[in-house]
Amino acid sequence: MKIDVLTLFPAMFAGPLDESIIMRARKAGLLDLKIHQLRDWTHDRHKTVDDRPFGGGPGMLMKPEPLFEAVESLRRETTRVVLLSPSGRKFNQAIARELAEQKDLLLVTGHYEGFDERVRETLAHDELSIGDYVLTNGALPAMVVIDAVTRLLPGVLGDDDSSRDESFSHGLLEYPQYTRPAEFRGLKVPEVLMSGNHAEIEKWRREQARQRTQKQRPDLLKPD
Ligand code: 4FV
Repeated sequence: MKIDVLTLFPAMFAGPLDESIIMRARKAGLLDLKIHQLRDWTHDRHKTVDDRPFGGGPGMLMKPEPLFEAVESLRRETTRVVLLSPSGRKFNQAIARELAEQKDLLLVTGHYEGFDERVRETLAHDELSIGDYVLTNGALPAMVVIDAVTRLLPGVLGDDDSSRDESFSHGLLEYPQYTRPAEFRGLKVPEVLMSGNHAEIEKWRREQARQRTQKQRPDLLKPD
């Protein structure tokens, strides 16, 4: 997969995407990630990317011209253009799986008070929010999407860190898990997990996942 990111803060991407699984995927050529400075598509001495909102109001907005030029020069036939903003649909595992099917993504990150509406209307195939809170810019949301999507790409997760049976894969939170020692500071691992009875273990895990979801995330149990 090819992922291009448009941002005013390329340096923010150094670090989180240069480690562990994501870096392995990049080195293996499973992810071709390019971070682009939006100001490279400005033509004035001050590399202006923002301006005041028509009709007044606080703060500045991202101008359409640099964004249109950048997106038009980076996108290809197969590119899905995704805007990151608080007014997008809420990003989740199902959307991560959807995006992982794409050939290439162009993530457009915001700053200031947001985008000129014509950017949203004309350029975006999709708009995503990572949560109902306001960040200083869209760099972290873009990194969240890149991480969640990359680990779903075929060949990225080895068997030992599979995505098969994890949270949200069956619409439930994950069941409790334990590793050695069987007793730690008097805290024992549930007997059933030591029983070797896989049918009983499966039943216990399903029930635990359901109870935890009921307690922590009853919204996940409600039919869509
Ligand atoms: C955001 C979010 C987010 C809004 C103002 C950037 C900021 C600034 N993006 N999910 N939550 N964006 O807060 O995606 O432009």
